[in-house]
Amino acid sequence: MEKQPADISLTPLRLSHLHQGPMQHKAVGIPAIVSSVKQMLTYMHAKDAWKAAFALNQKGGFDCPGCAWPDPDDERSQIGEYCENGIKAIAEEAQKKQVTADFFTQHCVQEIGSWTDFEIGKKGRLTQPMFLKEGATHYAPVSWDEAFEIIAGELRNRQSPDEAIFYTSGRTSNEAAFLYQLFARMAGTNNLPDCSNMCHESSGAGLNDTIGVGKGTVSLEDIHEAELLIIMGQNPGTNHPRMLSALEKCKKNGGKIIAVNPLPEPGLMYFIDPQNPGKIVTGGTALADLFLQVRINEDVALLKAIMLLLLDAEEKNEGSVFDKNFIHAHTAGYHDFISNLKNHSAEVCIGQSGVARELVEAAVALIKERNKIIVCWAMGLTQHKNAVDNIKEVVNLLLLKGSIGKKGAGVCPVRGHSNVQGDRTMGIWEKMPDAFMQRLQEVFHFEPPKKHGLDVVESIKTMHAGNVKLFFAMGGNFLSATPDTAFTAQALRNTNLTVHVSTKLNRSHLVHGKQALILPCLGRTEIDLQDGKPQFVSCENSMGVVQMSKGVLQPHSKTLLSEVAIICGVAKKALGNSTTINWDLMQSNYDHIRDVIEKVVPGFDNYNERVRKPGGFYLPNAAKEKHFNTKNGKANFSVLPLPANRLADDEYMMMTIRSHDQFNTTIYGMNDRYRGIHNERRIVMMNEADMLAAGFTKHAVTDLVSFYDNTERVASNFIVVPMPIARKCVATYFPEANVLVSINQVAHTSNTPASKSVVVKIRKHNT
Ligand SMILES: Nc1nc2c(c(=O)[nH]1)N[C@H]1C(S)=C(S)[C@@H](COP(=O)(O)OP(=O)(O)OC[C@H]3O[C@@H](n4cnc5c(=O)[nH]c(N)nc54)[C@H](O)[C@@H]3O)O[C@H]1N2
Ligand SMILES: Nc1nc2c(c(=O)[nH]1)N[C@H]1C(S)=C(S)[C@@H](COP(=O)(O)OP(=O)(O)OC[C@H]3O[C@@H](n4cnc5c(=O)[nH]c(N)nc54)[C@H](O)[C@@H]3O)O[C@H]1N2
Ligand SMILES: [Mo]
Repeated sequence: MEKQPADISLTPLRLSHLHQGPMQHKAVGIPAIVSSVKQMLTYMHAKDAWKAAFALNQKGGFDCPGCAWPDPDDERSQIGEYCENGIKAIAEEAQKKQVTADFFTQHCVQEIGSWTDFEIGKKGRLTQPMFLKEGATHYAPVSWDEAFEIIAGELRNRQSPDEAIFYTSGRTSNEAAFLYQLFARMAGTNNLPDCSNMCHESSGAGLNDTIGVGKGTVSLEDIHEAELLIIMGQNPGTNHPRMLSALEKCKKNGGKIIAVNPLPEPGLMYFIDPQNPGKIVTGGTALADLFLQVRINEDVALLKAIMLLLLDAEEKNEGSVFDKNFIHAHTAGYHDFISNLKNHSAEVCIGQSGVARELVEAAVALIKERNKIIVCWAMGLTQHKNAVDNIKEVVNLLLLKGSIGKKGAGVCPVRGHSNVQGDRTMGIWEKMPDAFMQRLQEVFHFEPPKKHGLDVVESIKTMHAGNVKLFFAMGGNFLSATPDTAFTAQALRNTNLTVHVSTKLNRSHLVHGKQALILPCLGRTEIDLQDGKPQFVSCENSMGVVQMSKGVLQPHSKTLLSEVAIICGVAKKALGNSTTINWDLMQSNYDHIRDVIEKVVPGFDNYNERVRKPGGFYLPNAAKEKHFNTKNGKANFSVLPLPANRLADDEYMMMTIRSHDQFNTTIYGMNDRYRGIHNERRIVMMNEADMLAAGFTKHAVTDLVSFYDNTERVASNFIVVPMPIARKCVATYFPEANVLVSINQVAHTSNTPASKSVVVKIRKHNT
């Protein structure tokens, strides 16, 4: 068994001073308002704070850089479509402090690496391009022109086009994303991994096979109208707070809600609407009618148990539970599915799920009588070895009920980054379909690369093997967001040049290639002037609505360029201004970019005109109309195995999740208010009965250890906190625990890191 060496620059192990209070029984409400106003006023100029708050998610304002939850089509709340974590995202981007060239003179790379992510993030916004020469200890300023030349030089230095990788995080606008993928493909490679590979890739894979579209099929109206919402593996109170208002509307219309989660997430169970002051006085709404505390990665077992009991009822009274007309007209594989289902025993499935039989029966009673059902999910379903099976099992349930392709029903994978869905639509994918590549060829008269490119996990392995010269990241924090931190660090260090287009300093700037560039860019909140005229960009939300986003704040520094300008600058240096794509023209007025997008991407007709309409426009979605673009033209049932999770007495199933005070790797603060955790992130949440059995006292300091590929990976200094989590399940925060996730532990088909089902042992920490 090999031991992985510790590397202090990857994750500082210092502990702060944990305080654990009770879990909260009310989400949002006054503490949320206090928390977000405090955040804005601590980090922003007051006048910017108000300006931003009033333009947030307004028609004609800017799209929140937080999550991808849609805005209402009709009227919007006056103080912006407000949410605590949206405000925190803005306060983070628009903060007063700056990281200038002087900062880099004062602090060497190694010193910055010894700070926590929270400390690094609070240093402020990046202001000018910086270059780290081979062997240098400090970043030094460079001009934009020099920076572009360094990148172009490294591209020329490739022996094969595939020695360059172009990563994207999901905040990049449609306009920037389209130009970026075009540039990468003109430079000869489909190596376009993105954060989606770690996020909803499993949803795309599961949905494409079964219903022929990789996206959700519902609108906000559908959520309001649904008779039953099942929310699986998602913590909307923290990660999609504006979703709670939609859930409340659904309940007002008589809808019911079932929550399926190993943790009773307070933000999902209770809610007080901050946009409705009367509510704050009277107390809120209990959102979930039924809570099913499933064990980590046992959702397939739970869904099978539910479907077996439904089948039982259907067989007693045919046609009373399943939608036989829908099944007959629109689906394939029903008989195989049912005969396989019958091979399973409800008792075994219930036992494996960890949910009490009465509660499974209560869920069955709710599902049986309803036909307008929506299942919402996020990372709790997508980041497991059998994540694609999770999604397909959800589709099986909905197909039995005829709950796809009609009002108030369907699938709702709730997206993460604010434009992660739009980036895919624009061609950010290592394996775009042939039709898209052919359109690129017809419109731009070049031969796009045929070979599929590398996804995130394949990129890391290829860099690790020393086969990549240039790693270019459009946003994001690749080192910290990816699994197996020590392995990924080595992968990045094996490249010649790492380039990051970023708003904020992060750990990926500190664990770098032989040389490294930081290219600072404008954020969503800022005014983007080109040729003296303000530009706007556009984004696609979780429900397929494309909308404009226009910054309102003065840029942080005159040296910042927009993402579009950076791509055009690099592309021009590397490829020149050919007649088919004039990068200067594209940059001068973003309408030109939208004109070419319209020629390539279906659904964007009259893009420039329609995107200017308040509220934007919906993209077509065939499955919504019961047209299933699968190979056989039908919605497909799937036969799926039960998960086989076996844990030894001293092993636990660990999920790596978000606290209430972070946006992915950006740490807003040290608290996780709803779960009652204050001032510490190095914690492991554990059931009290498991603590007792293993002999851990409250707040004991431990080390977490995983064993994969004959390697012992250790994450030291994690404090045990009692939490009402399912038995034998534990939870830690991402990214601190990513060191424990092996690069080889991935979902089949989607290749998504299985960062929510990591088998660990917990040892007392010896000081
Ligand atoms: N404020 C804020 N907003 C965000 C983000 C952020 O970091 N901060 N991140 C954005 C991004 S990129 C994304 S992808 C989304 C993420 O949104 P979420 O998916 O809500 O984020 P996680 O914290 O990963 O939470 C996963 C949830 O799934 C549960 N879970 C884990 N394993 C299982 C399982 O096996 N079965 C079931 N049923 N449940 C399970 C966990 O208990 C937790 O409640 O949020 C987006 N919005
Ligand atoms: N263990 C574990 N790992 C996970 C997850 C998990 O649940 N558990 N979740 C996964 C998921 S769902 C995702 S989406 C990924 C996230 O992976 P990434 O998207 O790579 O990571 P982020 O932390 O969102 O990126 C933050 C950085 O983006 C830059 N940034 C912010 N705004 C902008 C902008 O407007 N433009 C540009 N150019 N840069 C900007 C800032 O410099 C900031 O430091 O992580 C994944 N990793
Ligand atoms: Mo995500």
